[in-house]
Amino acid sequence: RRKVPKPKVLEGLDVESLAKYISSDKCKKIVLMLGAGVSTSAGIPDFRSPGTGLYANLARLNLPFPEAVFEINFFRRNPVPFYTLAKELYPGKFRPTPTHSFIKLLADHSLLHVCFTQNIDTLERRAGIPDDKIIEAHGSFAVQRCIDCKVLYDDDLMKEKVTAGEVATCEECGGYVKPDIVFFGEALPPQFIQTIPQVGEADLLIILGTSLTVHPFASLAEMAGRKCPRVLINLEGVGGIGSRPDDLLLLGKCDDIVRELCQALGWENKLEEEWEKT
Ligand code: CNA
Repeated sequence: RRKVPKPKVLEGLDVESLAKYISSDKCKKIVLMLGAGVSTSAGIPDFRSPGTGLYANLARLNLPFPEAVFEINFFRRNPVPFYTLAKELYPGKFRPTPTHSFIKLLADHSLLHVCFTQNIDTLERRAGIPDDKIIEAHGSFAVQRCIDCKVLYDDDLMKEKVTAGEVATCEECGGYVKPDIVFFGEALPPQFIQTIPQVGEADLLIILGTSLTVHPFASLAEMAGRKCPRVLINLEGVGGIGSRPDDLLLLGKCDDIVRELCQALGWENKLEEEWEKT
């Protein structure tokens, strides 16, 4: 039988030990890595879940391959599939989840160091997490600009176009307008690059609802220090989490596990109150 190494920082590999660590004075800086799985309970499909994920449902858009919807070269030729998808994902339609409210509580307790998110739905901001703690690594729908001359395009006009299912074009040069969402083949925002070193300062890394397949985002998990416990809260095991002695896998739905953790922390009422506000 293979011997399972004992954790070195956590007392045990379970929710109670995690709560104890979070409540202790050893844990002051928590870094989070979020993916689409934290927003699925809000009604926003993720990419890769079989059957329900966006990639499984893009057939009707006549794409050469699913990822093409987020490829800048494809968008230049045909922006319609992206706009079709944008209409479904557009912010404003969705309410933050209990998991987002848990992150707000971490911020309220001055425990949140950085919340890195791959999500473009802006639900972190909607949940009241302070802007200066959020790094939207793949951009968001907050602003948009022409892909050719880069001139900004009006927010209200963009909303009208997306809602009407029309493609927005630049008023200056006629180029297609695209929200500042990072497509495959585009650089990540400078704030992301600048904030990477803060992962190394973390006392705890919590990874939620991501398949950890998109790089460089996924590689943040490897930048946590050796003494930093890494927690994965996800439907499935991903990205080699489990290879270090203080890696804790909590497999299941984010909201369920977060509620369990809040109970262990004595935060269950605060969580529901916070979520009610959203
Ligand atoms: P992904 O590759 O679709 O993976 C999602 C992961 O979450 C999978 O491992 C699922 O098993 C897991 N999951 C799904 N639902 C739950 C749940 N309720 N509880 C726990 N785990 C769950 O998505 P990633 O975020 O890893 O991929 C990166 C892409 C997805 C980013 O570039 C995003 O921009 C993009 N995306 C964002 C949104 C959004 O903003 N809400 C939606 C869809 C895709």
